[in-house]
Amino acid sequence: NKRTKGVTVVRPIVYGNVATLLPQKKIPDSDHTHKWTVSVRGLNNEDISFFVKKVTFKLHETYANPQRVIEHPPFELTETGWGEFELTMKLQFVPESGEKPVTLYHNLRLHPYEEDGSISTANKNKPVQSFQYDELVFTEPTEYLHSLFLQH
Ligand code: SLL
Repeated sequence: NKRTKGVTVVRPIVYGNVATLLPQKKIPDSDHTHKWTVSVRGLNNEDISFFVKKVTFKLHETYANPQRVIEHPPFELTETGWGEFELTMKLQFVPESGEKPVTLYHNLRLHPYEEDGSISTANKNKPVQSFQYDELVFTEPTEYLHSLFLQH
C-alpha cells in the first residue's frame, strides 16, 4: 500500500443539523422540545461511503449512550432533546486508506436566531438549519485511496 508522491486530494464535505419543534405533549413525561438530525455528507449529497467507513457522533453527556456509531450511509443521526450543545463527529476511513480519523465539531442548533442573537418567536415553528462546508485534505494518499478518488 504505497504512498503517492506529490499528490494532494481535496474533498468537500458538508455537515450540520436540521431541527424542528415537536408538537407539544408529543413525548409524554419528557422535556424534549425539538427533533433534530445531524449529518455529514459530500457536496450535493454525494455519498462518501466509498472512502468513509464509519462516523461516530458524540452527543452531550445528558444523553443515554452519547457515543453513536453509524457504519452505513447516510451518515446521520436523529434524536430529540431540549438543548443545544457542541457535538463531535469522528470520521474513520476505509482501512486500506491508511488514514487516521478526523474529528469535526458542530454546534447543534435548535432555535431560529435573529441577527442580534435573540431567539426569533416569529420563526419558531419553522425548521432550523445549520450546516458548514469544509474540506478534507489528503496529502500523499496511498495509491489505493488515490485510485478510489479517481473513480469517484
Ligand atoms: C444547555 N449546555 O444547558 C446545554 C446542554 C444538553 C441537551 C444541552 C438531553 C436529552 C435527553 C438534551 O437535550 N440535552 O435527556 O435525552 O442548554
